Amino acid sequence: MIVAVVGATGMVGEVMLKVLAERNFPITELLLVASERSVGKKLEYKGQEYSVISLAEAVAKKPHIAIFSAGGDTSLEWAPKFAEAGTTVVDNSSAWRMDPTKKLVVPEINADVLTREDKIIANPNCSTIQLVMALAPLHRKYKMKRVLVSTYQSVSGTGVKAVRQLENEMAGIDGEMAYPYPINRNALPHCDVFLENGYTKEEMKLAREPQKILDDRSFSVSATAVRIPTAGGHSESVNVEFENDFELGDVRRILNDTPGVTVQDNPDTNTYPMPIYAHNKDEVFVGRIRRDETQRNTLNMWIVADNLRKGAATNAVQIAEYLVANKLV
Ligand code: A2P
Ligand code: 11C
Repeated sequence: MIVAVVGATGMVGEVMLKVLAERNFPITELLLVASERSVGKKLEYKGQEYSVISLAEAVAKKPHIAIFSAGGDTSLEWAPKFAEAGTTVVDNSSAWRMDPTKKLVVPEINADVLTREDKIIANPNCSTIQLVMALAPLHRKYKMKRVLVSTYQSVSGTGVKAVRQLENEMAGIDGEMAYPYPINRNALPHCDVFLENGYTKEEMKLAREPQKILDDRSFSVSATAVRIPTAGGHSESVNVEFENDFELGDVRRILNDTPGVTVQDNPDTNTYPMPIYAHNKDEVFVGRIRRDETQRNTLNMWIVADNLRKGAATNAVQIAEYLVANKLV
């Protein structure tokens, strides 16, 4: 396979290379792509040095697969050019997710929708992926009616500039700001840009993407997305109302039996998911599983995952693996 990683110099790109190497993805030629300003820069993959090339050079090489993580504008402009050259693009930006002609895929849930004709495949938003990983098996069994989610999102979701802002603030250094306010010792109810309806774009991704992934509009999701000064992963407080009643033991069993999900839930030993433990892991961790005692058929839980891994790079690489395994590229 000729594989291009677009945005290879970025935060997600770096994790993408790590995940591709760890999983021994079948690569015959690797193309590392970034903006013009990085062309010629050296990056390492499996101990070998590679020079960063431009998007135009990469298209000319007609890769089988291109995994994009270089922002929405780059995807909008360049994914169709790769697709035209015969490349299958797995795109990590928000550019194509809600396009009705593009599939939005979490492999454990809906990889079976993919065909050879899908030339641009969208990777969902990080906070969506970890949410649906836990919701999908419960929805299948108990049928969701309404989900309320509040997120506690890591600065790594914003990118290098935000990680640097937090580090500078912690060290007492004045520097460039990624956010309109300090993030250290703070919480910003503001992830991505504000929209006309008063919600942020991140909140609307959480509201819309799960319906598309589960191919079901019979449930609703309402979200508040908050940025907090963590670096290891995103956390989510989730309240789910189901049509049907459940036993907590069954909920735990179902989640435990779900590939890619790990239950960490024991109040006696203070066991619950946390970003510092989810960091660098591919699983989605679920804990604090308890009944909402104020309402029928309603569950509370706490979901944590590394937003750069399962929330971005790992999910994209899993899509690519599925394409290869099923001879769709
Ligand atoms: P570059 O390093 O050359 O700017 P992050 O989200 O961590 O900031 O990373 C964004 C990634 O997207 C980087 O690899 C960046 O490359 C790449 N990128 C940004 N703009 C473009 C562009 N116009 N064309 C190609 N790659 C881009
Ligand atoms: C965040 N979810 O943590 C974002 C980062 O739509 O892919 C990724 C933005 C996106 O703010």
